[in-house]
Amino acid sequence: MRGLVTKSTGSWYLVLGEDGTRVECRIKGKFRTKGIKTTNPIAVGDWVNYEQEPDQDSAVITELEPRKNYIIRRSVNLSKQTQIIGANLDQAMLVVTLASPPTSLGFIDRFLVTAEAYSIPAILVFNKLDLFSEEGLDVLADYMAIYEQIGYPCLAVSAQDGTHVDAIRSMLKDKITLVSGHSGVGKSTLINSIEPAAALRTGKISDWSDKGKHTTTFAEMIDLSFGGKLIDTPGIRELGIVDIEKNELSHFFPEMRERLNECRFHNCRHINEPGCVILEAVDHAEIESSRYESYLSIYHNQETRN
Ligand SMILES: Nc1nc2c(ncn2[C@@H]2O[C@H](COP(=O)(O)OP(=O)(O)OP(=O)(O)O)[C@@H](O)[C@H]2O)c(=O)[nH]1
Ligand SMILES: [Mg+2]
Ligand SMILES: [Zn+2]
Repeated sequence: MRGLVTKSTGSWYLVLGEDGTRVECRIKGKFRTKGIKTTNPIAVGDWVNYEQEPDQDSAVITELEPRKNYIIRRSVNLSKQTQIIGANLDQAMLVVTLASPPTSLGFIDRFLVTAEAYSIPAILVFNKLDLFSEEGLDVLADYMAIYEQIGYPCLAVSAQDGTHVDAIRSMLKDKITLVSGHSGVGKSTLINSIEPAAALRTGKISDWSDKGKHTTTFAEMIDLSFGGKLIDTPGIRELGIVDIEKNELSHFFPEMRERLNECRFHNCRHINEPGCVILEAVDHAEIESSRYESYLSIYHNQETRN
C-alpha cells in the first residue's frame, strides 16, 4: 500500500494510506537520501510503501519514494549529523519574532538560503504583533521592508488574538506548507488559530531565558479544512547549512542572483574583487548590508564546501 507520512517520532511513523486509513509504521531496511547521512531516514511529507504486519495493528515501511524536495539542516555546527525537517513541500513558512524569543536576521537568512537551494518558495510570518510597542513597530517595518524588497512575502500577525491570520489562510490553500522557526515563536499557536481542530499543544516562554521550551517534539502534518496541509515542527535553535558549495552560495540570495552576470570576473566571490557589482550594490545600499553579512558569514563557515 502507498501512503503519506504524517507524523514521525524517529522510532515510528504515522502513515495516511491512499485508502484513507491511518496506520502506525516501523521501518525495515535502509533508506538513503543521495548519500547524505540523516538522523531521520524518513520525514513527514514522504511518500512510502508499506505492508501490514500479520496479526498486528502496525505496518512496516518497505520503500521510500524519491523526494521532490526537502528542507535539511545540520543539527550542530559542523557535525555530520543532518536532519530532514520536511519533504515534498510546496512552500515553507518561517515564523519569526523580534522578541520573546528574538530571531536574528542571520537565522532568517540561513533559512531562506536553505529554501532557495531546494527551490522552495518561502514566506516570512512575523508573529506576536500584539506585543509590539511603537518603537518595535518601526523595527518590524524595517525588517519586513528588507525581505519584501527581495520578493519574499511578509506578514505581521498575532496568533494569539487572530490579527491578520486570514491573510495567511489564503496563502495556504491547497498547498503543503512547512512551518519552522525557533522554539516559542508561536508555530503551534498559529496553526491552532488557522485550524482550531488541530488542537496542538503550546508552551509558555521561559521567564528567565526568554526562550521557548521545545513544546512540540515531533513533526506532524495537519489537514486544513479549507484545503491544504501544514507541517508543525519542533523549534530549531540553529540552522546549519547542508550541501551547498561556496561558489554557488550567491545564487541562493535572489538579490545577488539577478546581478551575478555583471561582475567583471565570472568566478567572482564577491568579497574583494575589482569590478564586483555585488560589492557596489552593497555600497549603494541596493543590497542590504545585513544580507551581505549573512552571505559572508555562511561563505566563511566551514559548513559550505569549496
Ligand atoms: N503575546 C503573544 N503570545 C503568543 C503569540 N503566539 C504565541 N504566543 C505564545 O508563545 C508561547 C509559545 O507558543 P507555541 O505555539 O508553543 O510556540 P512554538 O513555536 O510552537 O514552540 P515549540 O513547539 O517549542 O517549537 C505560548 O505561550 C503562546 O501562547 C502571539 O501572537 N502573541
Ligand atoms: Mg510548537
Ligand atoms: Zn562579484
